[in-house]
Amino acid sequence: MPRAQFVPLDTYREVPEEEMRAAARDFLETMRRRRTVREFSNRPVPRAVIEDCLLAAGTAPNGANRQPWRFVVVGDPAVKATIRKEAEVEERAFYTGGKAPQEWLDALAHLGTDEHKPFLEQAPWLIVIFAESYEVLEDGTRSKNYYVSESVGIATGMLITALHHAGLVTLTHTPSPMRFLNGLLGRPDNERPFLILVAGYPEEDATVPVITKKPIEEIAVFVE
Ligand code: IYR
Repeated sequence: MPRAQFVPLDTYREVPEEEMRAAARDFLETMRRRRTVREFSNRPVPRAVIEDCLLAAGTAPNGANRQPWRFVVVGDPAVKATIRKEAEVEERAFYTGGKAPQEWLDALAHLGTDEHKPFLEQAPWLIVIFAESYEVLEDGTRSKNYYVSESVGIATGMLITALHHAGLVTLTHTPSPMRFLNGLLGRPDNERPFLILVAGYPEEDATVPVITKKPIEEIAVFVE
């Protein structure tokens, strides 16, 4: 691949320190209002909003700029119903079929999750995120992608942030195993299901568990 053309960094805007402190604090407050929600309204959300949030996610830094993600956005009620049905088969095996180790079930118990996934039908959009382990070139040969999980994880975080910023709520759902999504959505083998991001408005009487986030001393170590 030829070397890219280099141009001045004219998109960068320096923020004066006072403003920087305020911006960092304001953004923290914004992010502290984000909650994972499990009860969704069926109120529609414009496709254009989802498209802009996906474009924001697509700006994520990633390995060699391969952009190894593919977002399959499902709004079709019939497809959502099938995803729910198949996800619940896997989840039943996980929760009640003896598939999940007791230690894992114990770790989850305080959140009250179970094999029932009505949100997969209620929410207006299911964003099924696939990670492209490799690309298939025109001559059929494989071209490897790099840092795929890291790249797709970063893009997913940015997508969650973009949707929250736009006034929507999300749920990161990980039916396991997820390969059924390839068949159902007609995706090729080089795309590995990463997670399902459920997006929409919360149900009016939605509740969330009381949980805390770790303080700075527990999540960071400064070496200075
Ligand atoms: N995939 C299951 C189980 C699950 C696992 C973790 I770790 C969670 O934080 C939440 C759920 C599910 O989606 O219910």
